[in-house]
Amino acid sequence: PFLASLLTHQTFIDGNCWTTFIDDTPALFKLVGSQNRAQKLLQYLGDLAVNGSQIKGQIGESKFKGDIIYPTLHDREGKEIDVSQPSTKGWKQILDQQGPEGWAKAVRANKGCLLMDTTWRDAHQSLLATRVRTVDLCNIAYHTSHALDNAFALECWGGATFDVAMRFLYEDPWDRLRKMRKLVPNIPFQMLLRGANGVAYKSLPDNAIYQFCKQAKKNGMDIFRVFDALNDIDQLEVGMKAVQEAGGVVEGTMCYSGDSGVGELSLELNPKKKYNLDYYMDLVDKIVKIGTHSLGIKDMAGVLKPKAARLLVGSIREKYPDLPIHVHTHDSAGTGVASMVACAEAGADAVDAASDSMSGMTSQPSIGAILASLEGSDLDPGLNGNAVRALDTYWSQLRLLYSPFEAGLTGPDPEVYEHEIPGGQLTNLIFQASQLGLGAQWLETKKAYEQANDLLGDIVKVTPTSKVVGDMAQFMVTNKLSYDDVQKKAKELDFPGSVLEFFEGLMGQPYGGFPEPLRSDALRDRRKMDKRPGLYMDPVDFDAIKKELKENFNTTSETDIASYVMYPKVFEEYRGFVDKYGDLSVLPTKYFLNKPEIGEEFAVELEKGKVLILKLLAVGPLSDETGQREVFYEMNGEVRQVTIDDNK
Ligand code: 3PY
Ligand code: ZN
Repeated sequence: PFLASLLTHQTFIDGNCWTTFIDDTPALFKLVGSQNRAQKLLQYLGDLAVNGSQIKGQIGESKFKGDIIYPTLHDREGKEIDVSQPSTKGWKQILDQQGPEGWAKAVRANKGCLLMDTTWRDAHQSLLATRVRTVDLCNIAYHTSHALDNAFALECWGGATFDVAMRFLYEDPWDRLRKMRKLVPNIPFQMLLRGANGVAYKSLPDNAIYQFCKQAKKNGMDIFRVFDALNDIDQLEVGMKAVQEAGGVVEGTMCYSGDSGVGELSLELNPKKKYNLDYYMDLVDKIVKIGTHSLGIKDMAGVLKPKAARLLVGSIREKYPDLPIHVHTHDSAGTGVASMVACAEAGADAVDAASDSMSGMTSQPSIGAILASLEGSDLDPGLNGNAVRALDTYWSQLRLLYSPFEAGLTGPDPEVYEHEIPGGQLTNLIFQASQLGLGAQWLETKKAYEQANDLLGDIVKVTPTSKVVGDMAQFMVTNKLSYDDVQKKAKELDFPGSVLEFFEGLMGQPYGGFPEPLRSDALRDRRKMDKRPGLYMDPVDFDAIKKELKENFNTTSETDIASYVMYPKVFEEYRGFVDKYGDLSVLPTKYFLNKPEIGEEFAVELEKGKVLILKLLAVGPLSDETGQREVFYEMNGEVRQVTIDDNK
């Protein structure tokens, strides 16, 4: 029918179809486009029915497969809040009206301690392997815009969400950003930028970081938390300058590394330690000198004890009375709430928290608990506790929907003061150990992590340097190498790639220098950089990339270019997947991760107004000849059949 209508279309008959036909008659092409999309979607659903989910890292099916119940929110007077529209009043309006400098002044002038909610980024990165999909963020966006209307920001992008979106969820991270922005117009958006590494795992040419930040700002990002995994100021500066040029809010950030061991009283920020108060104050001076709208303190492992927090934040507040201070932590040891309250009392303007069901352990501390601790005091965050708690009923269901990605954490790990493993990585390592059945080896890995860190020179550990230490630790455990063995045999050992990259200088320069002779022994003939890697790299040739993308993927979009520059191979695989199965972001998570029951009916909105009603009818027998099965679905009342390779 499509071909018939095309051939009889007047424009086609007139012979004018080559120039504007597609633009002028989109309906015809939409028809064929959506049929095509529906067929591709059936291919995915058929595969799911035969082979189960192929999503990497998924173990089993969701614990919750019911219909999500959406919360009803009430204002402080007990009146129901209309969530059919988002709220339009919040710190985003102040930022847009007054610009980053005016915003910074307003933040300082605000009496309470504001909260940033990390549920949309770090919380699920830390607890659920970063697997929360765009659709599940968008579905709760209006509620969030009301319940968190006075939040400092919503951390919702960057860090690992960027590559995981493409790599494992087959989504466009930029599309996520644009959608979220539209739905939440009142809360500033915050992202995590790994300095000169962008959102990748090692440094990129400077112009790649500039192009990326420009696109991030343009597509809806407000506040950029810029850190460097080694606190290398030259690496940090690249990211901060790129954000400045893009017109974003620069949150120049220092990574807080280490505190004294468990049970050691009052040794916080011990002057004899490598990373002591002088070290941090010097770093703050350098960050301020580059130019920052606010200062981030990033306690990625959750080792900032309350007493140390008071000393650190108090010292910075005293020296820089006008500088907004924003503190981030993880609750790995169980001290997150106490530490964030201590930060607030010492003069922090904002601290990080996550929705209660998505908080605790390797995630951020609970927003409800911090609110309860500060509510009614001078430091009241200004949020409506009832609405915040109601919002969490959504996340309690989502946590179960995404249960196949749980690492199975059961309680806090105060040993974090010893091993200093960042929250996200701690979850990953536990998950890997349990998947490989290495329960006992997990304890060994933790010890090896500590030793690996010492071998590498007691470095700051956060993406990507935490991976270097983790890889080195696993290398030691697998090859049964002690601390001494590594030093003695370094000239012959085949070190993991990430360790060699670190030693080369591809992640910047560590404070105090590289450990010698280990570095030279491990590198042998490989290069050694003693300045920031960007200085050794040619700039990205954007014209050439544009041409390449046009030819290979028929796109010239700036955001596709940014994705490709950051992750060429991941982008390519993502596009290949979309070619095969279409844009699956429209599929509800329940059916993205789990196969439907026979006879179960569900709806998928391919695009506005184009809804497919689907029902799995039957999965046919295995053909000995082809190794395939026929899968039968009912789609909008018609029976459809797809042939699927049985890979089981
Ligand atoms: C990231 O870089 O993704 C982090 O979350 C570091 O803490
Ligand atoms: Zn974090």
